[in-house]
Amino acid sequence: MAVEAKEKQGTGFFAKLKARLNRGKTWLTGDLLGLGSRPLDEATVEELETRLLTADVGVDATQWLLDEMRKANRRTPGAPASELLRQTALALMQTVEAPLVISAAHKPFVILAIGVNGTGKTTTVGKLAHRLKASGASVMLAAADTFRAAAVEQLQEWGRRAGVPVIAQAPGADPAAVVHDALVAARARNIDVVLADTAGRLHTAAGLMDELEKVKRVIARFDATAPHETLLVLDGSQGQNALAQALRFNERLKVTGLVITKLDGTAKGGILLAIARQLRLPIRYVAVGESAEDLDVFRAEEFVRALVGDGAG
Ligand SMILES: Nc1nc2c(ncn2[C@@H]2O[C@H](COP(=O)(O)OP(=O)(O)O)[C@@H](O)[C@H]2O)c(=O)[nH]1
Ligand SMILES: [Mg+2]
Repeated sequence: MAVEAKEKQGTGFFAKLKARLNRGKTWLTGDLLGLGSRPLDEATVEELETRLLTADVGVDATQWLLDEMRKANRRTPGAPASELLRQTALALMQTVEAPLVISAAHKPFVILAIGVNGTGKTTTVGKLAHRLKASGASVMLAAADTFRAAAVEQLQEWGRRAGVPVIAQAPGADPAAVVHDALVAARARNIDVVLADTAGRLHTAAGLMDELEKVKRVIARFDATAPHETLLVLDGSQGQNALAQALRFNERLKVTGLVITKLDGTAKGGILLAIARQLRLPIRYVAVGESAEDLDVFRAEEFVRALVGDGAG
């Protein structure tokens, strides 16, 4: 049975997402409340366009959304603009709703967390360790950010709190060797899931990609089907910059899933629409804070309701 299926559905998460996303004042339900019952006339389209662009949706996804809304409007003339937007955004976000399934067929199931410095990789790995352990899986962490001693200590602290072992070496060790150690230990101890944390900054960006490719090669040598998930962690408050990072990482490392963090800060949330439209990669998880319960599976319906309201007002 898939581990994820046993995870509890976090019903309290929607309330947190709604309250914290864009600090509770979304660009639609806030000062555009009056849009509610307006039809999609050209003035409304123009206002929406500005609104979408300021919300980090980006030029490409904004044009696509407005085109789709116009088409929907021709099918159901006079429909409220807010409802057209809700439906169109939902259809888009459903294309990237694909929760990570941790298959018991792969043992250990190997998850490699990557991303630039400070996006929340270590925190996400720690949160996932909690979550997977709570679902009954045995978990091991690999401290492959060997760049700074503090990074190893930060992961060890998450490991202690979650009650899962952390495999680490001295600062400066070869990240690929740390991951290899962890895989060997995990196999010996019959561990279900290995989560590998990695560095986000090296002397040059090219060096980082080379290093991560090497980690991937070492994992694949251990198990040709691994890593089973290459999870790119993006900081939602970085807007279009997060999208640029994603394109760069995906080009070199074939990302299989995304985590969008920090949706509780200044993030406007619209970046998820841009990501869905331009990357078309599954959004596995979203995070709205620093503690373990602040991470949950991405659910399109919930996200769109938090972002543009549920049509009730
Ligand atoms: N507000 C908020 N802070 C977060 C979230 N995820 C991570 N952080 C914080 O962002 C900072 C960088 O996180 P870290 O996991 O060390 O990033 P890394 O460099 O990618 O490993 C830390 O202070 C985290 O506590 C989140 O969802 N919301
Ligand atoms: Mg880190």
